[in-house]
Amino acid sequence: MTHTHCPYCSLQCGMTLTGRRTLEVQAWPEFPVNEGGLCRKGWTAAGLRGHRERLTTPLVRDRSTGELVAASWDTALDVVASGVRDLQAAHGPDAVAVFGGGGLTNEKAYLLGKLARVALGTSQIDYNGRWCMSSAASASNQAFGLDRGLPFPLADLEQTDVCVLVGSNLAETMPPAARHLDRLRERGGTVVVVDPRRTATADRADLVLQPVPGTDLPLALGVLHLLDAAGAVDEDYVAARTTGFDDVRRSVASWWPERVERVSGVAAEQLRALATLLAGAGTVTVLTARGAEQHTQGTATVQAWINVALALGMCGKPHAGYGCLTGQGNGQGGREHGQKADQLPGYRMIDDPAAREHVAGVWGVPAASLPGRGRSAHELLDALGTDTGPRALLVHGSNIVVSAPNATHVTERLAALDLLVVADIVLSETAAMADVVLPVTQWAEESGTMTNLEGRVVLRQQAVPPPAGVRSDLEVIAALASRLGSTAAFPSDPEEVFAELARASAGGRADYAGITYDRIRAEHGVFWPCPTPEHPGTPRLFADAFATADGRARFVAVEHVGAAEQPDDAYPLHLTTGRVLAQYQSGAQTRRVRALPDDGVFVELHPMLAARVGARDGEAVVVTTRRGELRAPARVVATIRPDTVFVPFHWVGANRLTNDALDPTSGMPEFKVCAAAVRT
Ligand SMILES: Nc1nc2c(c(=O)[nH]1)N[C@H]1C(S)=C(S)[C@@H](COP(=O)(O)OP(=O)(O)OC[C@H]3O[C@@H](n4cnc5c(=O)[nH]c(N)nc54)[C@H](O)[C@@H]3O)O[C@H]1N2
Ligand SMILES: Nc1nc2c(c(=O)[nH]1)N[C@H]1C(S)=C(S)[C@@H](COP(=O)(O)OP(=O)(O)OC[C@H]3O[C@@H](n4cnc5c(=O)[nH]c(N)nc54)[C@H](O)[C@@H]3O)O[C@H]1N2
Ligand code: SF4
Ligand SMILES: [Mo]
Repeated sequence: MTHTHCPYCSLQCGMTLTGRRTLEVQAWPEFPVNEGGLCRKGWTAAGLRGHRERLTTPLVRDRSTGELVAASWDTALDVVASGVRDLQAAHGPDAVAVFGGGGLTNEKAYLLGKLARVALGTSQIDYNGRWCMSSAASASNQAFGLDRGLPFPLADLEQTDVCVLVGSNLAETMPPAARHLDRLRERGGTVVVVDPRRTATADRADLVLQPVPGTDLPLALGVLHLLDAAGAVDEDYVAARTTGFDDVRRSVASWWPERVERVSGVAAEQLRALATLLAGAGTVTVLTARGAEQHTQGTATVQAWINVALALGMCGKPHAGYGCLTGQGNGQGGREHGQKADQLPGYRMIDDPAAREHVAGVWGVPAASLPGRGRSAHELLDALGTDTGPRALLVHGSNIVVSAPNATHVTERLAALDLLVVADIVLSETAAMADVVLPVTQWAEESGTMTNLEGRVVLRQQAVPPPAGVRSDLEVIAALASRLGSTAAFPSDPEEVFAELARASAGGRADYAGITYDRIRAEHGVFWPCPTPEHPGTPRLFADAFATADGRARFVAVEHVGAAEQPDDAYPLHLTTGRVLAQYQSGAQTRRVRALPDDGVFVELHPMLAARVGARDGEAVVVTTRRGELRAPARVVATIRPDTVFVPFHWVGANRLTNDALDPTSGMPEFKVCAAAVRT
């Protein structure tokens, strides 16, 4: 019997694994985050074990036939190492790029960053987390001087008076977390959901606002306008704990409810109802997720909602504040330990001389040898195979072909590479394009830490041996570093890597120095920052001060610019994208789990729109945007705005349509809105 955590989302639900040949998932009731509850994906997670599509041997593309053929590890790693060496000799160190994932353990993310900066000497590394919570991260850094998705344990939600969920469908994306909303309502609290679709989460809410996609920013401006007019701003808190409110106050003055209604489609009355609720509440918690964040103005949108929480005096107060619901299993830790273009371990910035000195010291290399900041995820992919861009890409933990915005274009860039190397569990759509595929271990077959959406560092423990022929990402990275002649140490034992990571993070914003595997086991996870073995960890942040230089939170005035692509005659509708309960991300894993329903891609649209275009439930419709087209069955539902269509992105298709316009601060693509047309 082994206690571990689910292979999927950022809740990192605790689970117990039993059996060896047939691995069985059972509850782990003592683990506090999920109290024994799991969603369908968690219960069926063992479905990939022993799956016939599981990769168990490296594959190398035969140049003459173009086919991927089985190869030994030595051959496969030699092909990678010699390819890398040749390309770097001809084009310089940045000719080789690395793409990581927020599903990788802390140890993997850390070692991947070290591989890039030390063994490859390339600045070109980034990861799929850029597509996930990066806008919230930018806004939190700006406002609080620190980015930990939730600055409090998730269970604190139950004690808040009003919880506002902006663009989160947590009843489907982290189902065990929905019990906190139920308990909060049993206590007499109120749940507000802001989503263009009336989702399963909205079914648990008291007030549901259904804005036009991409208009959460003016909604927040309108709410603050009303709060200020009602005298509901906590002036003492604003004076004592923040800076910048005067500019924000001026900037919301012109956002009266009727103007907000014209822009967002949310009735002025509903906006007033929300403001009244917030003004009368003792504690308010505002949470954002991808619905609000995956926009070209995602950072500004999150900042606007943080402004609301700050004006009410909520941030740092018990059972209140602002938080972002991070998404991937290690979405939090994945952005702290150096697989991001601008970062070194411990959430240090790569252009900070002191940070470079410290990390270079741990790695035993000169600080001057570390490269500078590289391109953000989409900019990196967009540059692949161009005259100035990388010519080789190493992918660990992302299925880019399915999940990247404007995926047809990105797939063309991947095809233009001289060398594509993908380490994966299965032959994902991206691995299928690779020159070299490296089969790696999955969750139950290896150990490592994950940092969940609360900033709680948890331990995945190995329960079963890996299939023969498969290596861990850590072993792959270590083997590559050694073939590339790196003199720095690349341990491949997870606990050893963690100890090094902890040292590298010491003194950084995300300080793990006091955390060990033993402590995590004994304490059901440890919240960072935890600088020493005696330190209890930090479940709640900001009670006395924010992490800015002067200890105050920053209000930042933001303007509504609108989505990069607005509807017009040719594309009169809004397209938005997202998730369904039973599938995970690009579907590489969950589409192969037989116990999960796989209905394929579909197009959700309103009966009025369906009538107008002649669409019938279950029959094919065609969605087009300026980038591509998708033919898929219609799902006619009264729960979506009549001017909006929704497509889940777990299957190839949604991202042929999406817009790759980027948020200028975070590099987040506009997954959540573009202009579209529908026909039958
Ligand atoms: N079942 C399942 N669970 C998952 C995942 C999964 O793939 N499947 N992935 C995990 C990951 S990595 C993440 S990031 C999280 C994501 O978790 P969520 O953010 O909850 O998931 P999404 O479905 O992407 O988006 C949430 C909602 O945003 C709404 N939305 C769309 N456009 C807008 C808009 O402009 N404004 C507002 N306010 N709402 C809008 C959508 O209708 C959708 O209901 O889920 C995690 N959990
Ligand atoms: N249209 C649209 N597109 C989106 C989104 C959206 O809302 N709408 N959401 C975006 C978001 S929030 C996210 S997080 C991304 C996610 O999209 P992806 O980056 O594609 O994420 P996954 O599907 O989880 O891909 C993980 C891949 O790595 C493999 N894998 C799993 N574990 C490991 C491991 O430990 N090591 C290695 N080497 N491989 C492993 C899996 O089999 C899979 O092929 O999609 C983004 N794309
Ligand atoms: S909610 Fe997330 S972590 Fe929990 S069982 Fe489901 S997918 Fe796994
Ligand atoms: Mo995500």
